[in-house]
Amino acid sequence: MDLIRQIEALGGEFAHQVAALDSEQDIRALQARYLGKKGSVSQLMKEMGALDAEKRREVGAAFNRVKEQIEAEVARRLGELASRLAQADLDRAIDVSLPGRTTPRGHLHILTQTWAEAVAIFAELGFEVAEGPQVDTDFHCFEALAIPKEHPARDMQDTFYVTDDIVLRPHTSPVQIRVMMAQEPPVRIVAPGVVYRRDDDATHSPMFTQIEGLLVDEGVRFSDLKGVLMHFVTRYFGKALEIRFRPSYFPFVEPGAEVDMQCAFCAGPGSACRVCKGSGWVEIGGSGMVDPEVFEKVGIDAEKYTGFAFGMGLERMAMLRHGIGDIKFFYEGDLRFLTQF
Ligand code: 2NL
Repeated sequence: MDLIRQIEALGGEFAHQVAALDSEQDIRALQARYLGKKGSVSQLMKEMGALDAEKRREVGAAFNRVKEQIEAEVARRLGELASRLAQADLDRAIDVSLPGRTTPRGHLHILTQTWAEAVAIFAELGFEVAEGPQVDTDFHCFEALAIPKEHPARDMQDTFYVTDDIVLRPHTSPVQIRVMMAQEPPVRIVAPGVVYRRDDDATHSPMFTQIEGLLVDEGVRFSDLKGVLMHFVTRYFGKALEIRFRPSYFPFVEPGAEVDMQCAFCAGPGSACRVCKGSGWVEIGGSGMVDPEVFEKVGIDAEKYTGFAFGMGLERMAMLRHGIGDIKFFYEGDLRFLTQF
């Protein structure tokens, strides 16, 4: 066969083969099989040596045409390949109008919120936070508070005993005992914390949370106690509700009083309110002037200083504010309850 026809046949063969390939690697390999040093086109060129000058020029020109044709074919196929890949990229583009998958966001437990809010309200009046152990001694929990041996609070029915001398604290008063033993007045602290009592019904739990307050200084009066509690009620319940004191007995205060406030939930006495049972008043805690006997136990001069103290249940505060009907809801971890706050 005439050499030029052979050369052109190789060009046609290449065009046919390259059309079937669709990776750059395969196309480059095919190109090398034709144009590489040992490629079929290069092999054929060796036969040019036997030709005369004029024929060689003609054949040479044919070689160049075919080489250019092959190179153009390679470029065209690679270009096609690149645009096909780019189109595939576009076809799987992200739909930015789809709503995102959100991660559920948690929040503080209602009791933790109540704790933080109570502490913040007392901080407005200059009270600092004091904390202490949940397992404490008979001395700090009872003896130093002038709670006599025969007092019902010391009964196994009320207090959890670890040993004869070690108890789960039934109130946070031992925290305040420690502070008074460690520092001279003025003392102005709140002691929030978990406490334990053998009690279990819709409004009592064997483990609950309390905040006690203590202010000791020269000239502290019962009216100061009233002002502090009025500030707390106004801030925590968001309105200036009346408070009232009912004389009561706690061994560590004299005089002692239970504290009521106007029911935040109803129109007043006579209504069918489930929170205050129609009385218009709800109890929020206990309070009183620190008994001089307590000052003696902790080494504070009872002739020079007076003080008041109070204690409130944090669950009870939250129940009164939010209308929560059972203390158990705080501890069950049911999201239907928790997500409401
Ligand atoms: C209540 C009653 C009260 C106190 C707590 C107290 C502490 C010291 C000295 C004197 Cl160190 N008093 N605390 C006083 C009166 C009442 O709590 O019903 N709590 C839920």
